[in-house]
Amino acid sequence: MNQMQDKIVTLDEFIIKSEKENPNSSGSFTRLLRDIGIAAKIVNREVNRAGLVNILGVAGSTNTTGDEVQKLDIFANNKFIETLSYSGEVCGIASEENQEIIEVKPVGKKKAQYVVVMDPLDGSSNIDVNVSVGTIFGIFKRKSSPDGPVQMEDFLRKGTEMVAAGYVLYGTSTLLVYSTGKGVNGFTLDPSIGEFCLSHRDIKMPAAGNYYSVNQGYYLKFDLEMRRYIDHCSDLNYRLRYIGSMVSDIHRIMFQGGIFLYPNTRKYPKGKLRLLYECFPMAYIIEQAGGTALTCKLERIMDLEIFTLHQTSSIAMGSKDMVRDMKEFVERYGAVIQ
Ligand code: AHM
Ligand code: MG
Repeated sequence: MNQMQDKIVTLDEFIIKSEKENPNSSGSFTRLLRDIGIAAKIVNREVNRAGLVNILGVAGSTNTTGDEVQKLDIFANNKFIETLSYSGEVCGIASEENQEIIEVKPVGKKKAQYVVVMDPLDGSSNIDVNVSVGTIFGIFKRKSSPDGPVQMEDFLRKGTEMVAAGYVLYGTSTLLVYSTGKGVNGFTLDPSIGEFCLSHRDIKMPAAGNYYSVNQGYYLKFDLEMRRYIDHCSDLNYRLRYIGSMVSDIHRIMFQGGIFLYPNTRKYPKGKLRLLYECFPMAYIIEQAGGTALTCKLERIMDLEIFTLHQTSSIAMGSKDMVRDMKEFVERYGAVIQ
């Protein structure tokens, strides 16, 4: 191994180096990405302490030092909003935890150029049982005039308009994976130095795989074509893995190959996962890693029109060969009267 390979590259170093390679970069985007890294570290610390909740105080109660104990998803939401608001690079945030958009006031004379969409703690039902959760984020360049407040038009846009997206996985290790449209890179948090370090350069997901990830408990509530496709996965002895935490389930298939499905059900006729906070950013990453992301009606996720902040969609994403097979089942059985 040569010396260059031995050198640890931190997230900050990587972001700054990428900025230097882009002559149009203003530095604002760099600071914004670094802020996301900072917020992720703070949330990671709290996620790791979650097991102590009974000692430190149950959410909603006051702890031994008299402070109100927040639910972890609320804590994560507040921490991301606070961190992103502080440096003035963002003029607005849309979060899965907030009904409306959050306007961020300018910092000094700075004219913020970006808006962030996020699910600050996805899969939060897993926290109480010590199972991995994640943060999902996407970044758009603002569309509205920089002289006024952020507008709804800055958020209600197709996924293809995002300039970056990523996720943080709070798992056995904490990983931050992101893309600015030139491939995907992953950084593992080294707790001994408190830095995210480049651990997965230019991630390319396998074109094929044998993992499928779906809540099979809803099988009878899926449309015929999805049931047939799931039967096919089972016939081929594909391995079923479902954590119920989208970031973790997708992270697995990014590295091992596979397909993640959250089809429309009778309860959620338009799908359950949120387009803006969950589907767009994860589709962006999957496509950048060489995979495919469609709805269960075969539209490309990134091209979907969005009309409301909390709009949902069905989703089928992962290794391109597996998504192609799924597509064949939809084409074959989708028209059958059920
Ligand atoms: P959340 O944003 O309320 O945490 O819900 C999103 C999560 C995803 O991470 C996961 O894929 C899905 O909901 C699991 O839903 P279900 O329990 O219906 O299978
Ligand atoms: Mg979520």
